[in-house]
Amino acid sequence: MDQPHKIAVLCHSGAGGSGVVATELGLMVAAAGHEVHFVGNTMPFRLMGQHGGFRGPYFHQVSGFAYALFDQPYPELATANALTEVILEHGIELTHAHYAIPHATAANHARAITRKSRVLTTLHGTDVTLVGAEPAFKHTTRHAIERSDHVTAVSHFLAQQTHEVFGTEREIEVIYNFVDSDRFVRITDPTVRARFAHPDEALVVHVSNFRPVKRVTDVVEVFARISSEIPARLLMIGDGPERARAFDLARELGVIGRTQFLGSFPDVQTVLGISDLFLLPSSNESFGLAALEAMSCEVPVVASNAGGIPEVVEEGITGFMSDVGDVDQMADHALKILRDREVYNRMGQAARQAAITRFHPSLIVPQYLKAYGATIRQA
Ligand code: GMT
Repeated sequence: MDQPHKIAVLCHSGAGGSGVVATELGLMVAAAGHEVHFVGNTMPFRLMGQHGGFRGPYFHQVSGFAYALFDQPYPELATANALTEVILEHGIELTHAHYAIPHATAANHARAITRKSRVLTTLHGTDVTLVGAEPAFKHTTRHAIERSDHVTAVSHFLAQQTHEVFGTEREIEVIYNFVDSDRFVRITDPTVRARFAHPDEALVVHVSNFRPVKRVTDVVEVFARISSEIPARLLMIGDGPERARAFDLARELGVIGRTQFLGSFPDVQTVLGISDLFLLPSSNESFGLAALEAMSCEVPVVASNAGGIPEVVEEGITGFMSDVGDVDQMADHALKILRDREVYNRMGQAARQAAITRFHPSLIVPQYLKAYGATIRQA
């Protein structure tokens, strides 16, 4: 190992992909012998039960601040302040900020105060796409990106979109997301699957935060077409603003009895491990980590061809892609996989193979460690 580094991590703590990547990466970096300190309002959910050993990773809570004069708690300032303390107390050399705003902004602020820690920012998508549609954060996001010491993006699509949206020449290194293929595996125990489906039923799954960008009503539309042809069940994992609309549509289309909304489900690998098909019809997706986790479990993907999805799913090999909103073609693709055991097995095996050969932590984590080392050594 190169010299051990002292790293701080800022990320969202919810069930979204950016928090998952930040947490899994932090755990692996700590396991490789580096000192990792998460700083945030709440503990990232995949860190729960994993931290606290003397080797870390450590978690430092940002304390909220309410004062009668202030109409807002100013979380970015509170984060910058807490991070400053962690940098000074633990000799942090680099802050890894997942998302330009608010995290890279807070990290750049703490660097300006301490004149110590460097900042590596990973773009996950929503900051860039949000700004593409909403200029309110354009200057602060561009500034956060341009002033970071190193910038990475989770797909070539996102790197290119960042250059276009911000008109910046900033060099952006593409480092793909990864999946732990030891944990995300096929589960062959029939008693686990029996909890959700009969042996003759195809098990279709969707995992997301049910934001409008995920088009969860398309998931229900596609499933209704599938289940009008073959026995099938749909598992909807996650929660968010579009849940009620998806639920109403499932009732309207007469598939509510074959659909289960399981809410935020911490043990997502178990559900993916028993599923037959993953649906991801998003209108935009910088990468699609949930699809990759499904692939690792030998689950073929039927998706839209939006954003960075084609960098993860190989057309006709590990899944099929259609134009956004083309639910008829997505259903045809799903049936092509689910009706033919040979196609299903071939695609499932190829999906697992792709997860291992292209997105294994042993390929991706060293890219981050190399970027950490180079950024820390920058003059
Ligand atoms: O997909 C979401 O809405 C959650 C979001 C997040 O911040 O967690 O996911 C983004 O980052 C993930 C990890 O890099 C990517 O796999 C997702 O594609 C990306 N989401 C979008 O681009 C919509």
